[in-house]
Amino acid sequence: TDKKKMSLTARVLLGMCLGILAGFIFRTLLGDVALVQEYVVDGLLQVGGQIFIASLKMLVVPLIFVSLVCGTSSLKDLATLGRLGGKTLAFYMVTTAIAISLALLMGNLFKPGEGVDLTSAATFAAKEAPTLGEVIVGMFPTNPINSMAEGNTLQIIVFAVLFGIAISLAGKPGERIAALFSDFNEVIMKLVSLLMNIAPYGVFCLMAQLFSDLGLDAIVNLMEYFLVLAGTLLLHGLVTYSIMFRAFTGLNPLIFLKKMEDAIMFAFSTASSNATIPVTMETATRRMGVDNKVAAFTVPLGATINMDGTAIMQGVATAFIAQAFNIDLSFNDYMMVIMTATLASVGTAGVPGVGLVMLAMVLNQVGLPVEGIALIIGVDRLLDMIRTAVNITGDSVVTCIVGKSEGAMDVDRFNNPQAGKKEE
Ligand code: DAS
Repeated sequence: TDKKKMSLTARVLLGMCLGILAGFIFRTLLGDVALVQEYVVDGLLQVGGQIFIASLKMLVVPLIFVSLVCGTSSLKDLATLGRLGGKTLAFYMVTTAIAISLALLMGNLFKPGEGVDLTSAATFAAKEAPTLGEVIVGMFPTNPINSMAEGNTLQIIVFAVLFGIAISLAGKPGERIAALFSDFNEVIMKLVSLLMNIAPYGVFCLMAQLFSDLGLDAIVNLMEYFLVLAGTLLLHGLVTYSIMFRAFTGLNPLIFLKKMEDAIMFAFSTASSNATIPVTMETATRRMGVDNKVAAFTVPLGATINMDGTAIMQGVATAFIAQAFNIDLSFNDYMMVIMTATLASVGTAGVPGVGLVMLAMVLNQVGLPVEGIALIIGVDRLLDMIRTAVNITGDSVVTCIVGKSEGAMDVDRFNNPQAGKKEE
């Protein structure tokens, strides 16, 4: 039949909306039906959601390794790699610094923490923030297989880059291996496309389970904090990135945001930058037209070290907790917050809830009561979903900027609305 088939985006969006609706029904109308809670919410939906996330995570390690070896081995000289790496790191650090400065500004402008009751204080074990030395040494794998088994993204990136360089310098044997990785990469991307077809059902399960548990009353109590944070995330995600995108690529940011729809929905649903890597990669290469040799480097690196949304949460949450406990932070304290938040984000992978772990490090560093996190944990899940979407959008903006500046972006493909769009 030639009936218009719904695009994957439309089906995922439908799954999301139906999931949220089902969640409300399970929570309001069926909240005290034990059977439904046990066998549907904590049974069927939980299993469905976990299978979906597992199917995405399953691809992350092979995709990062294969696409990065494929990309690096196709670079003709080490100078290109150095320039690529330098630009990427510079843009990631600048966008994160802008993000957290914006957050501290908004947090002090709107003062969401004033007059908050501190009844729900609890203890929080804060880990020490890693030092720069620890972060750098931690990037080098002692056993690459172990790095892959553990899913240590930074170590996999370092090994894949070195392995790719060796391939490009190894003459005939290198050419044979490079050809093998190029075919391997095509197969892995085909697997990504196949697995994306279960997304509508996976997103339905994730949203239904989340909204059957999520108490919106928690948001009511923390409405100011929620609104200031969500507002700053949207400001950064829509305005800062659009200005940067336009300024550095000269291309239309609205086309960029429209083409980000799949990746944003996956990031929002999974609240995991890492799990979204396969979709962010496919979006950057197939829909935005960025060459794999750039995207294979910038996307996995960004998912690990570039978390603008998380940095924004840490800025607003720090201001909120300082206000709630009536503690005045000095200018130096705020500089320490910016440095610690940026450093903490480098060392941690993009998985659900990691932002709160890093927040504990930041609060510890500036001497704020870490138990303040207990005040905001009730609304963090929904905010985690929004900030993860901002995190991967930041990664994609820098991917396009670096790709365009390296002449490794097919602008016609970018301007073609149908390019790489997933039909049934
Ligand atoms: N969920 C994290 C991510 O995947 C962000 C966070 O926890 O702040 O990027």
